[in-house]
Amino acid sequence: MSRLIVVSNRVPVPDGTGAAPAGGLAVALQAALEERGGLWLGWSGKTNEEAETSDLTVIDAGPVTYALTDLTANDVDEYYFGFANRVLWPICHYRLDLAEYGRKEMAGYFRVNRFFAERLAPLVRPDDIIWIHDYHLIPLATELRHMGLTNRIGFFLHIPWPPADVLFTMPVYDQIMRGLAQYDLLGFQTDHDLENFAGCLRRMGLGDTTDGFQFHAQGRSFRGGAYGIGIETAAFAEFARNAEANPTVQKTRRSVENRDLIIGVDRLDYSKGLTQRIDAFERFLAMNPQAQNRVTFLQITPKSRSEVPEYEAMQRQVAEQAGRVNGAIGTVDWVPIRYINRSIARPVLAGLYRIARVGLVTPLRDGMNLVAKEYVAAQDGEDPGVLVLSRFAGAARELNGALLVNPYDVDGTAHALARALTMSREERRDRWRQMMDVMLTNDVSHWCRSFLADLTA
Ligand code: ADQ
Repeated sequence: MSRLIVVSNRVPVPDGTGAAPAGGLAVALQAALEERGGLWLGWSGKTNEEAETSDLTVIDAGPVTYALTDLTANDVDEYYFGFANRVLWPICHYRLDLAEYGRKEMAGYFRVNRFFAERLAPLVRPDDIIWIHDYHLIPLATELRHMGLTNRIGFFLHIPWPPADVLFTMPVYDQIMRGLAQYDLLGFQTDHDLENFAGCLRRMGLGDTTDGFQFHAQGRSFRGGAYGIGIETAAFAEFARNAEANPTVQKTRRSVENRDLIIGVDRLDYSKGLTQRIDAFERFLAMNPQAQNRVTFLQITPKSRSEVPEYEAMQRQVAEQAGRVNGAIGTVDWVPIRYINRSIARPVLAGLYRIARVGLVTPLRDGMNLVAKEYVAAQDGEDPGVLVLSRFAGAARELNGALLVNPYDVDGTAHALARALTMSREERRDRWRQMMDVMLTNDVSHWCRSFLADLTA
């Protein structure tokens, strides 16, 4: 079996040095490399003005070697905050209004990708297969090809891919699309993202596809596919069963008294639809006065990317909104919204999912959304809670048993909440079973195996 090389912006080194970022990528890939052995390269998360000449930090962990590079503060500003998170992230989440174009940042993005390629190339053996992850590293294959590498290189995009008219608002869309065409396999979360990519290629006159999967562009052929990412379904379910006994979970259950718990868990990000969600909860309480003092909405939201101005503004906005609703609707013995800005240990999180009657997952746009899947896996199959899920999350393509909502439609989400909280046990069980069966088949190892099988085929 060929060795596997994984490249991603951040690398979750297993010894736990530095807090792991609250992101799905780390959670999903942990198991993949151990099976084949190989190398995982990425940014150390540290800045260093001598980054260009300093050695990689290499950590040997049995079959897997982790190689971390520092970046200069300027690199991080331009590549990570500037272009990846202020151009690609908003554009891929259909937020043209939030994209901030700067020539410096665009140049920095391509420069840092070249730098990653320079660090990686000497470590690659001829028969290694390379799997590059996410929007930070789109031009990496182009750079590796320029250096003469002929290895099979795959790319998986964890976030959505937008339609042509959205993508074309980005000044360097041409270079980005040409960069994608240098891979051997392009993986998207859903068939819709794949179709959008094909549409972009066609509209640009850059290439085309014969059957939706086989592409031709720039004189090369490559494949594309939808590989919806999963979680370790069975393990997470087991984990959640045990987590019921966790003291913090027990304490939380007591503290909500006999009220129904609605849970939301998201990084603080404008793509997650938090303000619309709080509006919907408020509307639900207004439309169902009998539910007042009978429900508690727990929203767990660790801060992320606070250095990006749009995120900083949002932190204030969501906190103020939760405070306003609590002030207006709460009573001396009832706080309707518990809004928490911190990461929660996984056993506690799993236990909280399990005791919640409703999982409220309403992103405005999301590649997949692993929280939706974790919520379902954590339920007690005999008496499961209900998943209320945005139709604009990739997870909605798979989780047919959820109550699907349009998160922009506040009334609609409020109605779905009411329906979820009064749903019969039989219907809840049927819906849960349907989702669980899909998730047990399409778990994270299935995701990994199918991508790698297609990459090596
Ligand atoms: P994210 O946007 O980070 O991931 P998501 O898929 O929901 O979103 O994954 C978040 C992960 O972080 C989950 O595993 C969740 O449990 C964890 N998490 C969130 N809040 C937490 C908290 N307070 N405490 C502890 N853990 C917390 C990106 C894309 C998604 C895609 C994933 C994987 O944006 O669309 O599903 O990558 O491909």
